[in-house]
Amino acid sequence: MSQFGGVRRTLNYSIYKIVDLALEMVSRANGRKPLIQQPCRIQGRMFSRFLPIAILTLLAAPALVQAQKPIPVIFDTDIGDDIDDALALALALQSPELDVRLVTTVVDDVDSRTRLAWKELGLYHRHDVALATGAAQPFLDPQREDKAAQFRLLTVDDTVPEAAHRRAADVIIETLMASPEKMTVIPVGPLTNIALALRLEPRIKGKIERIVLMGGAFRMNYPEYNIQRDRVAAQMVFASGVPITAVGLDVTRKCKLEGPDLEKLRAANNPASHFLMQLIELWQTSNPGQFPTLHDPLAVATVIRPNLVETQTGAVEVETNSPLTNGITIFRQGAGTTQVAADVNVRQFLDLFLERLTAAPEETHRDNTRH
Ligand SMILES: [Ca+2]
Repeated sequence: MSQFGGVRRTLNYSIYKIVDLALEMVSRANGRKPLIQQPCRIQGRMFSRFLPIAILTLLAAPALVQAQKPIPVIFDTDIGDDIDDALALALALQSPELDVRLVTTVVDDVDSRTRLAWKELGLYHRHDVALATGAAQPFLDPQREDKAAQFRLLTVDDTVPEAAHRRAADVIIETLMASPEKMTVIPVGPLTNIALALRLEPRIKGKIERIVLMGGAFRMNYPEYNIQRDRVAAQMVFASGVPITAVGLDVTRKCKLEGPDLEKLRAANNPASHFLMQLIELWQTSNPGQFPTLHDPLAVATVIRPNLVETQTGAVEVETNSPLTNGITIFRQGAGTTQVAADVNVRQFLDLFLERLTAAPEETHRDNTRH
């Protein structure tokens, strides 16, 4: 599914509609049949009537195209532990509404995470996407050394370009500051890289359209992993003033990939879906009898179709200093820059997810162009 192709189709369609509309307006003004049936008669007095309308409609064209441009995205992930990161990345890459510009990895075995992300980008023909390796250690807690089962898919051939070893926080800052338009940041792991970037270069706040993160639990007294693992980073991000949409366990737990839906992904049977099925089966070796919960893909889907979730607006604070309750997220509805997801249309989300992930990835000319 080519984003480039999508833009081209949108452009063609938009210009076609604009010209069509202008011709029809001129025709009606002259009491004639639609001009599209007699295009050679645009001349003389009629041309002078047509010209101002054509100029006005062509002036409106860039705004129309702008409104439908793909959303520029930075995707920050702890791919490799839970299964949903790989599924979320696939959803982002397969969605023409998004323009994934940068993928960054975070916490623990970040080198393996970066290699796994690179492998997945390759299967979706997207080695043009920039990649960077993030912080291995959260602000407070130590790095964990255990190896995730999904890394068993990596081989000696899965090496990453030199540029992918650069520090994620630096590359996030560079990418945002260099972007002519505001970008959407989608963190689906602990928020260490995002907090570091905000701390190192506060001016990036003005370059972020919105942070749409998977994290938190706002209607249950439970510390969600991404927030708890780096609660200091999470508190920094929620206190930053940047608009945030937080997709938490309250809604993500309702979204499971099991039964016939999982079989649809298996039946797609292209190299990318085969890779995802291999990851799911490796993940199931450590989680016997379980099916993937689509925590992270729901955050991505919320960027693609915001009306999939109902949200409430307010402020979020994170408990950072209590051994009993560290990582608990406290939501206060009312004034604030954060929206928390309160409900989700599960079936619509699953249908979108399956439509995108069962489609064969398109080969595009973009592969291998940025590294
Ligand atoms: Ca994750």
